[in-house]
Amino acid sequence: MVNGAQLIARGLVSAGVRRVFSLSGNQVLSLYEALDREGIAITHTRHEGAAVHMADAWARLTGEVGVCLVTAGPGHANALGALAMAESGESPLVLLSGHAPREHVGAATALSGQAKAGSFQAMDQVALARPLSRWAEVATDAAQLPSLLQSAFARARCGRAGPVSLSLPVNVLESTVPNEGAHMAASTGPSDPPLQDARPFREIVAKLRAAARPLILAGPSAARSSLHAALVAFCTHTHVPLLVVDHPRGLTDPALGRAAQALPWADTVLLFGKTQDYRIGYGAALAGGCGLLQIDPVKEEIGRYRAPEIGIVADLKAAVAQLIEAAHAPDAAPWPGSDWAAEVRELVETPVFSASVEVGDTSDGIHPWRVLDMLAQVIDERGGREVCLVFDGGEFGQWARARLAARLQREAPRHLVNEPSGAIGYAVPFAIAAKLVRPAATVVAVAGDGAFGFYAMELETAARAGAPILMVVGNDGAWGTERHLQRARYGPDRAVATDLLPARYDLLAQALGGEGELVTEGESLRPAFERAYAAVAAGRVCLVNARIRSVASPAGAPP
Ligand SMILES: Cc1ncc(C[n+]2csc(CCOP(=O)(O)OP(=O)(O)O)c2C)c(N)n1
Repeated sequence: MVNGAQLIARGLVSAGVRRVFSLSGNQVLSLYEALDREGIAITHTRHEGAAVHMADAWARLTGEVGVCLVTAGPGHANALGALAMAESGESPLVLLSGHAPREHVGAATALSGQAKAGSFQAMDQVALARPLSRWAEVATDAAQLPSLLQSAFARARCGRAGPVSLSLPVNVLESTVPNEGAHMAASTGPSDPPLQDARPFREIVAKLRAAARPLILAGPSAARSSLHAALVAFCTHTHVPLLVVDHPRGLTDPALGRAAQALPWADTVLLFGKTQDYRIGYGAALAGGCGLLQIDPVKEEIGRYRAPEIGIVADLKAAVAQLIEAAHAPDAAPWPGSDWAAEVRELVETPVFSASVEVGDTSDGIHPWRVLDMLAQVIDERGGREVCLVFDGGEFGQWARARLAARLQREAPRHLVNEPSGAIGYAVPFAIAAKLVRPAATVVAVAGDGAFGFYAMELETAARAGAPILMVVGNDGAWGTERHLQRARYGPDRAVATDLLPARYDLLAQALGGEGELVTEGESLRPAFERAYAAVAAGRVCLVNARIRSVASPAGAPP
């Protein structure tokens, strides 16, 4: 006989899962036992949201499905905000949640589950997760678990990738079924994309070739290593400029320089897995006469706001292979090298901020540019073979993207950002997962003091899990982005409820098992970053708490 928890653990093993991110709870202890016995590592966190963020970053960096495990009811509810971010980041992950006993499946409502069902931590978990995930189900029988798990993995990857939620009632996990029925077939290998007619791809390639100013705008999946390399190869061959739009500020992401200026000039735009969202004015930001082409894994996305001349529903990896084949067809005319490609490149490489502007210290703190300039210098000098950067939202994060733009353009798949969700607060858990994926890399996370605070306790997780990360906090004692908006909209003295204390996050890091540096003047930046680098290289988590002045980032406010 085998119990439900063992079935799940074995299924994960056969799916190639090596690590899950989790926070414990009564309803999932049987799974802890089974995972450990199957040799699956459990990285355990201080908040369920952090476990989801870690699985999300793991998926983005490895190309595998990330797996996280939380307890029933409040544990599941705590996970949901982070699930929304994975959803918008197109990150394939499986959220496994404990659940009240199966008798109470369906009896609980989201708001008054305990009252209605009468059992501990009962909630309608499927109803809660469904709008934030690609698929949400609850098991009612241990024998179903293998096929449910298989469906979960398949749904997380198919079409536009994203998170799925599988709730596991405590007594389903603990009930037993005969061993013979327990064959796990949770294959997670990507299924072969269906063969597709090559003609529309050839037509798209012909349109791009005939255009004077073609442009490809790619969605978040194109920033991942597997797809990115192929897309870059296509664009290098064809001289069609590629802009990967993976930031909530879209083409005004400071890492893309002045790229936004190119958009109205483009006469043919291919949206490659890029939705017609606010970042391109729902299609209206393209010139009126611009020929629109679209390739997307989801049918409903084709022509959502603006009808394309050619629209193809396709798996993006298969699609890029088709595009490459069409571009290399033996009878194809050579691709015209174009000045336009050079013009777009120049715009992308034009910094959004000139360091010739006064960035000296004032009594309000160090200019954020100066902090990040020194960080960039130290990374260049000491970075080592591989550097992985995590950018949180908020102004300090945008300043960092502006200063580190060249590196970001060069090595897109190695660096992580929140993508269209615009959520802040993920820097520490993302960095921890990055370090676990790439132990040899130097992992540097950058966040404002507000965003850092969301998962500050995860520094303890980093120290405990052996994930020495360098956390750089731009401490302006404020929720800066919002405070700048308040002042601009309502008057210079109308900053309401957006202040924070200039807290000693460096001491917090020390208290949580790491090291900390407080920097209050520009002159101290270099030695502080050098000490921090040395600490991280020696296996210690380190936080640099830089007192900065509150300056709006060069890209301006988000929408
Ligand atoms: C989850 C979430 N909560 C709130 C916001 C709104 N928001 C965006 S930026 C920001 C302030 C960020 O402040 P901080 O992290 O200190 O960075 P700063 O702008 O000061 O550099 C807030 C509250 C958000 N985007 N996401």
